[in-house]
Amino acid sequence: MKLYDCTQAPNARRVRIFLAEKGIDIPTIEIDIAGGENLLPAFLEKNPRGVLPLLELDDGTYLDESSAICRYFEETYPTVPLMGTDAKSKALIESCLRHIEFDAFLPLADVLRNSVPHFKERAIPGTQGVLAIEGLIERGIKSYQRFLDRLNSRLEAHCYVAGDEFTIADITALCAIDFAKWARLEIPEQHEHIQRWYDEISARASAQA
Ligand SMILES: N[C@@H](CCC(=O)N[C@@H](CS)C(=O)NCC(=O)O)C(=O)O
Repeated sequence: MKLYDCTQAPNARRVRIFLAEKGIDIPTIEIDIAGGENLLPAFLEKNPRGVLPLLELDDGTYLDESSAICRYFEETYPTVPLMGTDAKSKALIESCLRHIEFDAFLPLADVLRNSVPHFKERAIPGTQGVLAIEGLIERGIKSYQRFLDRLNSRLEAHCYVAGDEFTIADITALCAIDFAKWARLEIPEQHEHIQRWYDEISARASAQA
């Protein structure tokens, strides 16, 4: 088994933190996204979508999508559960993950991909020749701000993103918030509940993964 990884990529970081929390160590192969290594035939043969992370199983199966890769390890290493323990907690965590992916990761990707000159012809991850659209920057920032407003209210009521336990939802939100810093979008001062939570989560050893 091996994990195709990119140290700069927030979705790849989600998987690394998840593995660190579970104490799982597997071989990794670094792919240089900025240099376009993910767009070369050698990688596209493995993942035609051209994105990372990508897990290669021993039987040659490839798993893409960071949440699906985490699901694989949740099932195969069930101690230290990070994706819920019963129907309600599993569904709540799944719902939080989709909120973070659609309301934070996608808008942030729009902000980054449409503003960084290096990606001006790679505005969609994993794809060459898609031109940046300036209007998506402002829209992305506003969507991300709405996400932060909701997250702050949630963390006022709960210790962690999906409730009272640390889960993959915390890992994913941490990666989104650190990703936003690349676009100089910091946690707004008035979001004190996010800041309290962020300080705690980013102090965990796994956050260094
Ligand atoms: N929903 C996918 C997103 C994968 C994705 O967009 N990965 C980015 C890095 S975080 C990527 O591979 N980008 C390739 C590129 O920019 O060309 C997941 O969670 O795995």
